[in-house]
Amino acid sequence: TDMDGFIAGLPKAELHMHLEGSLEPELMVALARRNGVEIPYASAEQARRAYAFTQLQDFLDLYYRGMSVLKTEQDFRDLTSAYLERVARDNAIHVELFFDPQGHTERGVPLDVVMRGITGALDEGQRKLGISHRLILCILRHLSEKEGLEALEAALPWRHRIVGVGLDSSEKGHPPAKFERLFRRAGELGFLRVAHAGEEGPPAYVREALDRLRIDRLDHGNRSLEDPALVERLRHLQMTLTVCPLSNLKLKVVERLEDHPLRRMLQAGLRATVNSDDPAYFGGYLGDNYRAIQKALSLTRDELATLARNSFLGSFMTEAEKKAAI
Ligand code: ES4
Ligand code: ZN
Repeated sequence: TDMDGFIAGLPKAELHMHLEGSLEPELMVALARRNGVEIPYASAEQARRAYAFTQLQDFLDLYYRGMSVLKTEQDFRDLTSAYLERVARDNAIHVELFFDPQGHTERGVPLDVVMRGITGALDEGQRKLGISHRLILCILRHLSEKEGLEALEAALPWRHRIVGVGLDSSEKGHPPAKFERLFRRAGELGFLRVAHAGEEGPPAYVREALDRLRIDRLDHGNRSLEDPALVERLRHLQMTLTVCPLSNLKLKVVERLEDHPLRRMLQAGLRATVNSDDPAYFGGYLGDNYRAIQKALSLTRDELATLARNSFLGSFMTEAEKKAAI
């Protein structure tokens, strides 16, 4: 359609994408074979059929099992390159990627292997596709703060390649306050700070992420809308929200995409962006997310242009890079 053409033509940044969540079933099966790792799927089709989860924890169980096929530097390179080539077709010109080092070091894969593979592909993506990048190290919140601090310290040799620290995995029962010391340390080390909050957790978790983690960007944040004072605070801060429509649909954060709060966020003056979260698991990449939410909410060209513009304004690009992109 006309609108799909307009969306395709918009240069975009993606700010909320878990690299391990871009592992397509085809590559998972191929890497399982290449590395002799057992997975419970005989084929990509079987894996896809198993993606019948409807809540965060059930998804995460499949996600951690899926990433167990990633073993070598080449695996991380292949994973990252596949994502970049795919998102280049959506006219993404800048990406800020989450990765979960604890999901790999726990399985005996050294951080150097992970980092060499990912950064090698990112550098190639900059050279060959013109896509700039930032990396955000995510801490798994279902593990202890001590384990998170160890993961953070272990990453310091790669400090020059990591712009920020994030917080992901199971939200309920693992409030931001659990990681207050870790985020203070991350700030002292000069990392920017982001956290998943208000996806399945309450508005209080968003307030905690602001007050105790001192976040620079809010991942999801949907449930902030339940608290008018919090909305006003986020608006006043011009806090960027990295919203993930197809993820929200798949994980039942919204029952129907037509009920999605994205337009209400924009109308409230919030700096909302559109992102894919875990595209291999949630049914679409960046462009798919823009197209699906445009249709569901009948977003206008103005609104779409605002969303794309927000993706650069909310990015961790330099001011000069932002200026060139917008
Ligand atoms: C995630 Cl959708 C989502 N939420 C929390 N943690 C995650 N890790 C990967 N995807
Ligand atoms: Zn996420």
